[in-house]
Amino acid sequence: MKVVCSDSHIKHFPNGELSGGLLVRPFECPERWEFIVDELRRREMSDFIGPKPFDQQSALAVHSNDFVRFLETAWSEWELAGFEGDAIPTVFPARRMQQRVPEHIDGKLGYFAMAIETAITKGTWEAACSSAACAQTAQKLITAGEPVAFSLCRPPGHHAGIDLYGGYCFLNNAAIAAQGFLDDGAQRVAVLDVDFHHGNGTQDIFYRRNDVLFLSLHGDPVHAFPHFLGYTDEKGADQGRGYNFNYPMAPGTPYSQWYVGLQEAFTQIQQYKPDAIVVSLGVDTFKEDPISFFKLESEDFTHFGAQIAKLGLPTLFVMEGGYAVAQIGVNTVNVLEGFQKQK
Ligand code: OKP
Ligand code: ZN
Repeated sequence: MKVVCSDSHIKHFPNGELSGGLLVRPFECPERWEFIVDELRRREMSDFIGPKPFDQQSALAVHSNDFVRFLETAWSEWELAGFEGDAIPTVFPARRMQQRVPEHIDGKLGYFAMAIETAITKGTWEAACSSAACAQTAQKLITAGEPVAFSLCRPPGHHAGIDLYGGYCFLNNAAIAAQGFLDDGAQRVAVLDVDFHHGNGTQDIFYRRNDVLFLSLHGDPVHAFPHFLGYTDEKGADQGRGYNFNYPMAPGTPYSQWYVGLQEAFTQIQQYKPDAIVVSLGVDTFKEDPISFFKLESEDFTHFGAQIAKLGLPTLFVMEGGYAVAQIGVNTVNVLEGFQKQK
């Protein structure tokens, strides 16, 4: 299988993440990428490719211009303001306050953030662009006839909305790839998000459109991040009404139960008849994930990969989350191997 990845991911590694009132080592760490590459090498099933240069135009088709400019300049504005630590927002345009972009970087950070565990550092923009470029390059390979590809994106993307960052995400890699398929001639694309967390950013981007079907299986936002989106009554709006499906699930959900949601999502995908599918692949559904509450076993990932292959669609796997670092390689590559062996 073709795997698109880049060393530049290493440029993004904040000093800390605010978790439980402590600044802890970020769960979203560079070793995640390394464990996946090591496991891909070990199983000798991949053909590694570097990304083509990032095409910013396609990012601007899913993100607002002011948001992309903000991400690009946030670190230099932070330094210019004389701050020394990583850039973290402290104030937000909450209910009944003005929804305007202020001039000071403190205000800008709060305006564009949807969560504050995600710090911006000197190399964040470069890493985010290279991550998105991996998704773009993999999409182009599939458009050119490759049946399947894996873009090993880091940082992840599915929490990044039209003009929002957070949840470890800056540019929405899966959405950029989905848009890329459309720009290259596809009529309809499905994005299936199986990360433990709701893909609020991808939902946001495509909520009013019917050319992308979005489906997400995730921890019930009543109990799980991102808390403020991912409920079943979010069905899409305007032209996009009926093209958004959420499957929130309870703490302790095992694969047998998760699979019921997957089957429902598959029914929708088959009805929609997409030209390609983008799988937002998080393996934080694993039973030992430190920040999640599903109970999937390593073997379940293999079975899941085979089910995706049975859809018979051109398939782009885009890496999202997974924080049980020592097992992230096995779990991720199990999905890809399950897919490959089913073919
Ligand atoms: C990113 B991805 C829990 C805080 C959760 C953010 C989680 C971001 C997940 N106390 N913090 O979807 O894997
Ligand atoms: Zn996640």
